[in-house]
Amino acid sequence: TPPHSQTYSSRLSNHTNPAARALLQCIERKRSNLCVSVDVSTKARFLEVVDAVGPSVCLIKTHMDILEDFDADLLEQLQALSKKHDFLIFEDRKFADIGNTVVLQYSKGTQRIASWSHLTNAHIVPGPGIISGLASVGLPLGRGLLLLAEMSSEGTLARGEYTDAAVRMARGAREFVVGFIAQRRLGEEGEDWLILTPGVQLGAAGDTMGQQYNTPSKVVGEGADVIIVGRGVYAKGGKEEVRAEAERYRREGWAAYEKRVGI
Ligand code: S5P
Repeated sequence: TPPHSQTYSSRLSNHTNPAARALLQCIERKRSNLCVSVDVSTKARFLEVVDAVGPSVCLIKTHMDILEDFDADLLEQLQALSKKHDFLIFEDRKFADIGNTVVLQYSKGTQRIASWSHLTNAHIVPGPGIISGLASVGLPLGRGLLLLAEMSSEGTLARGEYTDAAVRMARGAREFVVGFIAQRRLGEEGEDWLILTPGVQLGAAGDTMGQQYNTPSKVVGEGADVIIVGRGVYAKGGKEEVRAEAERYRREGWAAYEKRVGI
């Protein structure tokens, strides 16, 4: 059976990367294939949203470089919430430089991404050196990498042959590259890549800057293993509303998964 029709737990045996395995296990444990993208710019709001959505998610996606008051304490508190609520962390840094530079960006600077982020992602534009650079830092720490094979935005160049090239590049680094940011299942039948899909919202077609939305049931039906929802969850307001929205997306995403695998 292709991964598309397998349960998350049965797919564990297809994965050796520690971050991929931890994610699959967390998804099953919490019955959640929801990742919330917390794209807010203050520490207080960030921690409020993470604490609110924590019970409903398998993964929190961050853009740590948009926090105005970023500090070491924020990372400590995020890691404490990750233990309290049982979720993994994905820094959406979209690395896109030569190997030597991404090694520095991933391991050093003020954020030391590799030290706290289980998953991160990269564009394939530079060629395979970006993967070997990131792997030299991430593999010893048990981290995993997602390649951007497709994007959700209107007019994206990441399609067709570009997407195929991303899959080929992933095949060359199977222990570290665990899957793709994509809009649908990628790879051949015998391959098991984790597909994480952004551009998900209920009741909106897009924003004013090219973002395009599909529903959880649509994208999970197309092969998404994890749905990534940002403004659909946190734009609603206070902590209780945000918590309720996250739970609504968790239920939708899980129902779509059960339908896909037929359980
Ligand atoms: O193709 C993509 C890839 C990513 S990682 N399209 C995206 O929107 N993203 C990210 O997902 C984007 O950077 C943002 O953090 C999130 C979508 O946010 P939303 O508010 O539109 O749901």
